[in-house]
Amino acid sequence: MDAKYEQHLNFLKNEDKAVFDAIESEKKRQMNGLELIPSENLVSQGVLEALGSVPTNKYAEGYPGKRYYGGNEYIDVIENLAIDRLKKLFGAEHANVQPNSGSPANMAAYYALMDYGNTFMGLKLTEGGHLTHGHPVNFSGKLYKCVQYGLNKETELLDYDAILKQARDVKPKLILSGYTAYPRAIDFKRFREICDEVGAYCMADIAHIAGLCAAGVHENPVPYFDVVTTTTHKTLRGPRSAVIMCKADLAEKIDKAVFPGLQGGPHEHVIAAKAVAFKEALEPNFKDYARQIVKNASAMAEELMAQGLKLVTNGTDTHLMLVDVFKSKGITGKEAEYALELAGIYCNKNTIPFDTRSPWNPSGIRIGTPVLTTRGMKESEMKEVSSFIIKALDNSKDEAKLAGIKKNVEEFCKQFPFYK
Ligand code: DSN
Repeated sequence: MDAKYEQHLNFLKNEDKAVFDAIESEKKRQMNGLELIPSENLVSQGVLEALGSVPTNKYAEGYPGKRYYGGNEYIDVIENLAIDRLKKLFGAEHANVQPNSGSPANMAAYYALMDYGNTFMGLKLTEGGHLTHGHPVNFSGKLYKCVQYGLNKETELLDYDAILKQARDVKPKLILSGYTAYPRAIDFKRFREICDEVGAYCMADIAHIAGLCAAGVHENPVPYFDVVTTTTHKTLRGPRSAVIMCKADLAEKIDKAVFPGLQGGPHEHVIAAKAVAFKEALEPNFKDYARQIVKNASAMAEELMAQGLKLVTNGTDTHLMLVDVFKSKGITGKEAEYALELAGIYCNKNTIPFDTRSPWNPSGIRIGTPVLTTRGMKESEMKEVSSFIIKALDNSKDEAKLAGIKKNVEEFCKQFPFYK
């Protein structure tokens, strides 16, 4: 099988060897290893080309048709393409494509909808939330009063009745759903009902599952939530960036929060790359891709559990899994991450719900299938990948054995080339 895409670095190759070598080495690492970090993906030729293009030179503060700089005729075309495609993809009434990344997107949404000191609810980081979902060390926990909700201790699942009860007590201005380490489907309709009952803004951060929502593989909250943020580089398979979608009546507030509230000149080359990615996600084969991500995750979960690993909630409905390596293998998440890396398998250490260990050295690892699926792997390959994982965890202290597994992983990966 031939590689599909090529990264063009002909100039750098001769003119800046230091940077060229580092980028090339990173490409080799990506191609020779198994990338299981569920928030990563591999972008297409079109996205790569747009990212390396001349709109990076342009200042365009403002919005299409209303800029604070001259010369934005074609920049407006680019930004309008991104906006229109995104609205179509998710059925959004309004879209802002300028947020530079996930945290600024969430910051802008809070800034638009709340005053400092207002109360909101989000899931605890240690149970699957994100720093920007109200953690005390983050702006979201410092500027706002965040009352965090948790998972049910028995089921490790969201407990919607408990969230409603908490919301009745707390009377939050906003309730946030959408998570970074929750392996099961989210009942967004239930969140809408809870928000309606307590009079809160209904917001979701769908960064992890955006591609699944766009493809109809996971419930898409955009048409009936007040505000939805997402990064664009995870299951959505676009450039490293973010967007905000909202109801029409909140459009002005959201736009003003992004600019001039928080950001300056938008990164129009990245917006061009987002437009390219949204076109790709509107193609019928993106639905097949999203479905395959979930099938692969489900196949990997079954195989890992059959081989003795304990998975949080005993499985997954999405692209990701949380493995309790401490319970399964007596090693910490940090040790597991390191051992897997030595074997050419990349994941991240992660707390599991109600972890008794620290986030720096937790009980779990978080793994997922977006990258493997982009490379063309299917359910049968998930069995082989699972065997590599188990072997590496079983030999976590034996560097020679891990180096041997790495060679086998490299050989296996050659069947699934992506970048030349
Ligand atoms: N850092 C991202 C992740 O890995 O899930 C969340 O933004």
